[in-house]
Amino acid sequence: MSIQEICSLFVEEKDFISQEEITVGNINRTYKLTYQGKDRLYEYVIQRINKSIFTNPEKLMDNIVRVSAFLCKNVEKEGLDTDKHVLKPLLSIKDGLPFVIDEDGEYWRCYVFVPNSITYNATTDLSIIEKAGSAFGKFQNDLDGFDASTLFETIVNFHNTISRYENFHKAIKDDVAGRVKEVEKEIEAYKGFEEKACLITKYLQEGKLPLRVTHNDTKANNVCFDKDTGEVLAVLDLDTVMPGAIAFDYGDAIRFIANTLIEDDPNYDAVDVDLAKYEAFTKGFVSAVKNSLTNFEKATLNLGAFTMTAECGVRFLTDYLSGDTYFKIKYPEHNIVRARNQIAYANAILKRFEQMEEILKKYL
Ligand code: GN1
Ligand code: MG
Repeated sequence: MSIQEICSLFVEEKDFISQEEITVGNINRTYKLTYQGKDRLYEYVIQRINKSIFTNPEKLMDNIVRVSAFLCKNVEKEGLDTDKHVLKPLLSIKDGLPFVIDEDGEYWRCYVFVPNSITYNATTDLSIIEKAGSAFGKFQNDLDGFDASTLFETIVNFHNTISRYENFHKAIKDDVAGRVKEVEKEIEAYKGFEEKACLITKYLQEGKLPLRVTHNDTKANNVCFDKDTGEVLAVLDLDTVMPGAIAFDYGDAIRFIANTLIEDDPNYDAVDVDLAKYEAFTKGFVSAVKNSLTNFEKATLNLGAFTMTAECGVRFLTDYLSGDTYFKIKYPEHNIVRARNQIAYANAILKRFEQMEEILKKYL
């Protein structure tokens, strides 16, 4: 089935104008389709769910349908337009399910592209970064009343750093791609991060940190903005909305946004924490959530930034050792480049930890 045919299973016939692949994500395949309707242009996002990673696409979509509906209620209460402020999954015309299955057994979903929106992969605009912070903070607040026990765990142990490290040690032992020898330095670096990186998971297991409903993939490019006004519109990518620690969301966002370089830039010596970007995101995020945080949560936010960097990096390295079976790669060394960039960034966080704490304190 072509992408256009898949789209036609979700939306009424219109005149097709264009189709482009969106290559930003590392997991699912994503396309944007534009049609001319009677009155205006219509844009949709068609996505093939990676079912070797999301092994139960139907339950994943059930989460998304329920979380989006919950978010819509909040947006309506605020008197805002849900089409602009919530990414809505469409139901297939034939059977009303939020996905269709093609002849190869692949699952596809369709969203209305948030009108006139744009996402930023890397930006130096501090006001955008602050707004991304507020958006993820608000997302966190909005989901506060959502019953976490009803959420399906779309990827088991997703931010369980202890289990991520177990996979890493197993990948070293198995050495299926014969790459262990070549990356001994990187392996040592990640072993050096292990104890500290596993603390948040340990605190969760010991009940010292509360479980909340978290987004778990708070890269700044998962927030979209109005192209013209710069207004925050919706939070995207609800695939990993699951119970988690708030430090995961704050930490993953800092991992992504405050790095002076993007996560796969090989210019490792130039990797650092951009403190201005750090402050902008922190201001937006922390101002939105601080009233609901426990003191211990506050005390572990920056540990979250270190943790998420080490965890994501160890996942890149594990994937490299396993022969690149998880993350999409654009060239053969892509995963090891990502892993090295994250080593440099984790070290930069450790070096700047006190400065980050000082800044964070201003907003708590
Ligand atoms: C993946 O595909 P994307 O960009 O939404 C990954 C995240 C990583 C990220 C690193 C389900 O996210 O956990 O942080 O790549 N998502 C999944 O860029 O594994
Ligand atoms: Mg994602």
